[in-house]
Amino acid sequence: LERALKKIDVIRLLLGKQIQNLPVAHPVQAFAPANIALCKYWGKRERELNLPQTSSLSISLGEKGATTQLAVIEAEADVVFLNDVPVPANTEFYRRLVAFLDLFRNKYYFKVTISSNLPIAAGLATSASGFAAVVLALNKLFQWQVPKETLSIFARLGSGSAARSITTGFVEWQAGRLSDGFDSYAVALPLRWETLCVGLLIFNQAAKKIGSRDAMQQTVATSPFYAAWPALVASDLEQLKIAIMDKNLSKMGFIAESNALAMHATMQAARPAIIYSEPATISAMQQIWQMREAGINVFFTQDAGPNLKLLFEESALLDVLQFFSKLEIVRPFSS
Ligand code: 2P0
Repeated sequence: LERALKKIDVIRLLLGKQIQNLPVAHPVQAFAPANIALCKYWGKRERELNLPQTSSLSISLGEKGATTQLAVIEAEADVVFLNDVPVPANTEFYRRLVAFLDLFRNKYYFKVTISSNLPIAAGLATSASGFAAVVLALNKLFQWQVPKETLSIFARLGSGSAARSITTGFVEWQAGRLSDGFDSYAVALPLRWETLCVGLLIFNQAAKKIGSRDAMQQTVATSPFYAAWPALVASDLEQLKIAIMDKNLSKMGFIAESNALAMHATMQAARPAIIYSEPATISAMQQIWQMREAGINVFFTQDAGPNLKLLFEESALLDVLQFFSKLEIVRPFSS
């Protein structure tokens, strides 16, 4: 068996001589949007490089996401701020970020300032948009002349779903087949959908009991239903792309909702079971189904937490707000 590539090997191969580039002297700043998967990524074929079992497809949240500032500092360690609060060096967040930065530098230390304009509790604020914004900032700092696909691969090395936050709009992360992951990156769908709205329905701000990294591994290893997941994703993905290109909200919403429920069913059959839903989650689902029966075209999707993300068009906004008055509204194509 050939030895699996390490992250650092992937970066060296893709950057070639550029890895020795000196950082620019001034601070740099970059923004990356959060993204919500309409066809989910759940399960890896390789854990070191975050190579997925299947492709996935997401919608980026426009101006909602993370901004990262990077500056080289004279110090003995990195200094990290998250939403203006210093991040202690003994936290998991600090360790993961520093380990990621280590892959791209030799001897510099950074001041890293990450700020998110989404509630961190929405379960989408830090991981995907954060790592993507760090990669985009590194790209400015070292002035790499690399294609977007390479930046998507680098973001994937930080967190799988971050691969999809390098670009905007509808984004497909192609699973790829290669063991080095050089064909596993995100590609934008050539389409704008101006009237599309995403609503963030937040019930619970508490940290999740099990992180998605461990949860997906436990699902792959123990769920008797996981074997059915790759074929379902292949079919959902194909239908979803057609629905999106047709701007057919009913079709797109139904596939996204069904795909999310199937992902959660797969987890629920893991041993021990993984259940992210709370009573409020189920109540809201039932509310949404009642709204659909009453003619309001709204659908939901759910990630690794109790909160729901709603999908609807501008024309349904007032109706949706009548039922969910505290909804945070995002227009992915507003700018
Ligand atoms: C997604 N999620 O497609 C799925 C749906 C959560 C539910 O990608 O281990 O933080 O860093 O690759 O990307 C969350 O998992 O996991 C995720 P890693 P990640 O958005």
